[in-house]
Amino acid sequence: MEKITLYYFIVGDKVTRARGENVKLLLEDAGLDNEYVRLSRDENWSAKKAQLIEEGFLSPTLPYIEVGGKKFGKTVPIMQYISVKLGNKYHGSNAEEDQYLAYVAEITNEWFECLKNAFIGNDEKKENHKNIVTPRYINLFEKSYAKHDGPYILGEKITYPDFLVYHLLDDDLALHRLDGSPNLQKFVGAFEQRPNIKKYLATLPDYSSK
Ligand SMILES: N[C@@H](CCC(=O)N[C@@H](CS)C(=O)NCC(=O)O)C(=O)O
Repeated sequence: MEKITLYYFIVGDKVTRARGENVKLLLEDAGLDNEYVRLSRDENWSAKKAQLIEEGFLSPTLPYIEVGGKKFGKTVPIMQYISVKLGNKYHGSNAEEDQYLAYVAEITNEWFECLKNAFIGNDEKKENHKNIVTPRYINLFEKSYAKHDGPYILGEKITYPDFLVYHLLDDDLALHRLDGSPNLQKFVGAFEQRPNIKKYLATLPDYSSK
């Protein structure tokens, strides 16, 4: 593929936080030439958004990517698009598997919405998220990764929801809450050892504190 430019904010105190990182991890794993442009919400996003609307880009949000002069938006559809362009590299092998992957991706969207609401919510919401919501999703994904020998959600082949699950565990500070979740531990271990991912993670300023 031609060089891909990925646009996203920097959210809070961590360069990897929130949705853009899902796409970045996939681009890195695939070894695609990419540039990650970080926008500030106040200074340059409002102007950029107005310009994108003017160009006819339907409902512009971040992340979006630009490749070959074309723009593609929304996290999961971007990941699906890249996979298709690479010969379904990160898809399943039949309609049933692909339906399952889309279903898992939707669950990760629901989890992310809960996390986002807790992130901007009061202390009570944050505590509820940490003590009730996060363990619920850890349990749910532990069961889904147990369905196959692993390490990935469909078994040996990595697919695009694996990137979403890994990054949510990271975003939700759950990578170190997997003691009772052997299948998720196996998944995280395998994911972080993927050659391109390993190289990329080593470049992150806050990786050692994960
Ligand atoms: N469903 C979209 C949601 C994207 C979204 O809401 N992005 C936020 C940042 S995380 C955004 O662009 N907010 C600014 C805006 O809507 O103008 C996705 O997954 O990419």
